[in-house]
Amino acid sequence: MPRTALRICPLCEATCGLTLTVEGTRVTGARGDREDVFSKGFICPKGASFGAVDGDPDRLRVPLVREDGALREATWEEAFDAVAAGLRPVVERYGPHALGVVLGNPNVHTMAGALYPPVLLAALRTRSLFTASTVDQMPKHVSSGLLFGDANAIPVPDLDRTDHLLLIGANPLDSNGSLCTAPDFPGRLKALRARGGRLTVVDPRRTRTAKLADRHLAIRPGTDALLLAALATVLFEEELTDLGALAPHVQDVGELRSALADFTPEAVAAACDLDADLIRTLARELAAAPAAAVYARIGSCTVPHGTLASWLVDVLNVLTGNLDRPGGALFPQAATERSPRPVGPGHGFALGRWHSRVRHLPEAKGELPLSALAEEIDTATDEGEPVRALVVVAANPVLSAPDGDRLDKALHSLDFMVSVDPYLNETSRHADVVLPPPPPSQSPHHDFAFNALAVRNQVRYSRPAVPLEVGRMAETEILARLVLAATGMHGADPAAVDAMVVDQALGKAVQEPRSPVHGRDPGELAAQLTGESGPERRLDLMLRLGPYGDGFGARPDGLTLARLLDHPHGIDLGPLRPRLPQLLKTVSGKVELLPGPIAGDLPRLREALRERPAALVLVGRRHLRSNNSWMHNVPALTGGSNRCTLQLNPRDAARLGIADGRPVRVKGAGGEVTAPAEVTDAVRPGVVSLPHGWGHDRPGVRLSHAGTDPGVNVNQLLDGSLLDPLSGNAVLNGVPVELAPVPEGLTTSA
Ligand SMILES: Nc1nc2c(c(=O)[nH]1)N[C@H]1C(S)=C(S)[C@@H](COP(=O)(O)OP(=O)(O)OC[C@H]3O[C@@H](n4cnc5c(=O)[nH]c(N)nc54)[C@H](O)[C@@H]3O)O[C@H]1N2
Ligand SMILES: Nc1nc2c(c(=O)[nH]1)N[C@H]1C(S)=C(S)[C@@H](COP(=O)(O)OP(=O)(O)OC[C@H]3O[C@@H](n4cnc5c(=O)[nH]c(N)nc54)[C@H](O)[C@@H]3O)O[C@H]1N2
Ligand code: SF4
Ligand SMILES: [Mo]
Repeated sequence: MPRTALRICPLCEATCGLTLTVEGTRVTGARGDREDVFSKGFICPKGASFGAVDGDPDRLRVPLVREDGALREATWEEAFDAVAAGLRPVVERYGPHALGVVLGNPNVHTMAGALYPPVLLAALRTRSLFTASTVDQMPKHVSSGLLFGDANAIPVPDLDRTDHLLLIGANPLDSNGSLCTAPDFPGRLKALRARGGRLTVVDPRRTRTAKLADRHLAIRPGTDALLLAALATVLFEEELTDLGALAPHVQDVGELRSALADFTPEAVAAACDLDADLIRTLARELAAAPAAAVYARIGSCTVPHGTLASWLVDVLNVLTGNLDRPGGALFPQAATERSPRPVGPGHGFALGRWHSRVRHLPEAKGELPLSALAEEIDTATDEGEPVRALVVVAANPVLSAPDGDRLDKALHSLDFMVSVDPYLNETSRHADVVLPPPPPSQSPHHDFAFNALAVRNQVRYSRPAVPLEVGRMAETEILARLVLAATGMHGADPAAVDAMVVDQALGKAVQEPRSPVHGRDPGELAAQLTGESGPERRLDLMLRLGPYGDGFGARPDGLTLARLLDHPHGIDLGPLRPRLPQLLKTVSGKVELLPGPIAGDLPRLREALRERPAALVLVGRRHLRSNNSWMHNVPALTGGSNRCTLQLNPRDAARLGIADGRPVRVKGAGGEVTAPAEVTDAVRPGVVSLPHGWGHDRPGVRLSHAGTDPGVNVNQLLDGSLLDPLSGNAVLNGVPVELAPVPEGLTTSA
């Protein structure tokens, strides 16, 4: 008999509640959970294919261990013995920085990824940390760190209450949103327009989101920081700034005004390829709207001025009085947020506390740029040891980072590599040990990361929809054992990792005067924790000490894991509320509107006004039925428009003699790829677009369906040299490329 089970969808940032149909141990269907407090029944084609993603026959079931050069199936015990034997000698001989850690995107979609990597990193103290953040949102972290003193304090647009949304370099109709968790983002945008609000989209492509907008600005890629600076300048020139209630908590407004004065609409118009009058109109509309929000994503981050653009987004929100007010951009409050610190000056945000060995790139948020991973492995310097061993959790940098071919070789040269990954793919094929997590149906779920980015405060938890298959190990246990193996405690009980974290957290909480458990006995509190597993007890702890928590009895009607389990569709915690100045951690205790590192980067932006634009630049795109590099193996999600084609404008196609459907050779600084042309006026002239996450034709991967239509790796066009200097974020958009038609009759790899 089929039964149903609830599960929060982990396949994108929208975190929709799903109702799964389960037959035996197989998920045979998925629909939107209409009673979910947040998603209210919304589901997208990806979520509807949850069963196919979950049940992909190519998912690894047992660990793989390398023996005589080849990977063979192994027991968990053999696998962890090999991990300990591979990692410890490297750390002991060469020190902690010779052990690199690479964390990929799905870590923010699993409980294991939230709970254990921080423990691993704290224990290892390696400076060689690389994550997907530096091919994604690191500029936003740096901007928030500098503005608010907290790299994780990211304001989100108040989608459901705003009157005006300026949406830049994001395509939520396909991506379902990012750094703005909103199930049914499309429906929320339609509702904005239906209530008389305005939507402006800035994107070099006429995306599905752009089609929904009142106005679409097809900006020249890479120039958003100029546009945003000009908008700020118009606000100043025309005396349209009004900081509202935030005014007493903001410093440097006057300094900002002079720093931006020369970025007038007339000065930036040619570089952005936008009309100066239109820029003025946009600024006036932003100022006039009762409540407005500026929101920007991938297209504004993965560019040469990513940090400046991210900063200017919030500058505009501040100058128009929209930061921290309903209908503007607000800071969510997750149920597991740490207890508040006293209002007032904090420690601020430091950048560049250490540097990479080879290119001397500054650390940001404890991370080195993913673009520097290959060189940190393959290049010797006299400034310390190269990375000789790697722990890779849920990451596929061979496809997601610049110059995969070089990284491929670098990974091959490592002394030891372990991958925690469900697939044998382009990256994990280099591992000496592959530790496969169970499919999502067999894992518990809570969104530690995305609840702090959600457009409504709410909390939900799903237990595994299907019991753990015999022979499987929970990903939480895999990572706990990995912590032990990497830190010289191989063989200890993995539950000890959770117990240690609980002890430390409670030990700190009872000493904290503002904590609801101040002065209590940590042992007595630990004994009160409920939950079936270590991870559940840790969730209980975080909920009870969190802003809505029961404080271990101090607020008897507050949140606990037990109460959450009584609400399988989640608990709504209300609309976003103003939170400043409480969460500021800057040295001044204020919003620091013109931080030093930003001011120091403005001359580079000024230079961009004089740069001659390249004739042809590359941008990316996402497909609704895909996710980065790892969903091309699911037949239900491939085909149709989800193809690795090179989109180009008819004018460019005519000029270059390229016909629709014909193979085109694309050349960039890092290499060449050949893909079929898709001639479409959806991209503006001078811009071509290739999606990322393709190129599944390397030997040794076990992705049988993806291999039938492998596509090409767009990131091979990059050599990794182009970075946003403050954040170390890779420049993936607005990159110069050259095109050449492949002559008729030539066979190609496309
Ligand atoms: N050119 C270009 N490149 C880009 C981008 C772009 O827009 N353009 N986007 C960038 C962005 S935003 C990101 S986030 C990165 C993503 O970069 P990555 O994080 O490196 O790539 P993903 O494709 O998300 O794959 C992550 C890996 O996690 C594995 N995985 C899936 N589910 C699980 C799980 O439950 N547990 C574990 N342990 N592993 C799992 C997959 O098999 C895959 O190997 O790519 C970036 N690269
Ligand atoms: N279906 C699906 N959903 C996903 C993913 C996926 O792969 N597929 N990936 C997930 C991940 S990891 C992330 S980070 C999010 C990303 O979510 P989004 O930020 O919404 O990502 P994209 O769809 O890549 O949209 C970026 C847009 O920026 C535009 N762009 C490129 N360069 C520029 C520029 O210089 N200026 C401006 N203004 N625009 C530019 C591109 O044309 C593109 O339309 O999506 C997540 N959700
Ligand atoms: S929008 Fe995202 S979270 Fe919602 S069903 Fe689709 S993939 Fe899952
Ligand atoms: Mo991402």
